[in-house]
Amino acid sequence: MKKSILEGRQTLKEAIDQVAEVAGYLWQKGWAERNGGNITINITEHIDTEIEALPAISPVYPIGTTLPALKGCYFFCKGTNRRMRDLARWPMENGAVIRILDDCASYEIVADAPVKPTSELASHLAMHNQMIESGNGYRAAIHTHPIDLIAMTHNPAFLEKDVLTNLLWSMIPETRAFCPKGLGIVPYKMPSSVELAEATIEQLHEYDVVMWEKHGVCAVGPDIMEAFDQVDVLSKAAQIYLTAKSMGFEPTGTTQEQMDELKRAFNL
Ligand code: 2HA
Ligand code: ZN
Repeated sequence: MKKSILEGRQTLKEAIDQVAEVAGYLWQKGWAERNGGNITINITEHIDTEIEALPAISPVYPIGTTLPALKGCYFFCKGTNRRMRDLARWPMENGAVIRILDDCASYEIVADAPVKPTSELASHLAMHNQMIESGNGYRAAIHTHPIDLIAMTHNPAFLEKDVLTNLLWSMIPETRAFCPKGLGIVPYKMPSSVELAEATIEQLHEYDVVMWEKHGVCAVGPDIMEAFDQVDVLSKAAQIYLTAKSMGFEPTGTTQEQMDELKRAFNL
């Protein structure tokens, strides 16, 4: 059998292991039906000359957009049509390492298998491009389908700027502490489209988490665990809201004064 690119590369293996761990959480949470959701991480820091010399194992594919900051970068991406629960157990069989070519508008697969990357690649790569340009050191992007948060986007009142952010912050103090920027909203767009990618990165200037109306959530972070944590914290707040509602009352939420106190104490 062909040797895996992970053999003898400890730090790269650790990054992929973390992707597999998070993929398992997404499945356990019920956020990843069938092939739902995707994960990409920027692995350029782990690349050595031997990987740089690897020939392509796929044709050259267009990204669909030009992303200048990604020239020569490498990403590990979940494969399109692959199950998150399979990525959890066999990451290298259900994802692939891609290399962005010098035109910054196309890519090729280099390892381990010619698994075509996620259908939301345009959005994911646009997010990575924006993270590099901003210099925030973030290397991970996640897209997933959390039931509670998606349900909330079916209420037009929650789609107004920062309404959902303030509501979720007010459910439990940790939400504000660990998701201090709140979440941006992208009105419904065709899945996998470049329009969706462009609207997403517009929101990322202001937020680390972005809701796609009636579809799902995108989050970015220094690593995939932290990107996942942000969605998890928001989903917990949504659960508290809907538990109170199902008990038959409107939750009061923490007061603006209590939130301001938290903002000062945590330097948010
Ligand atoms: O990868 O979630 O939005 C499957 C999806 C597309
Ligand atoms: Zn999706």
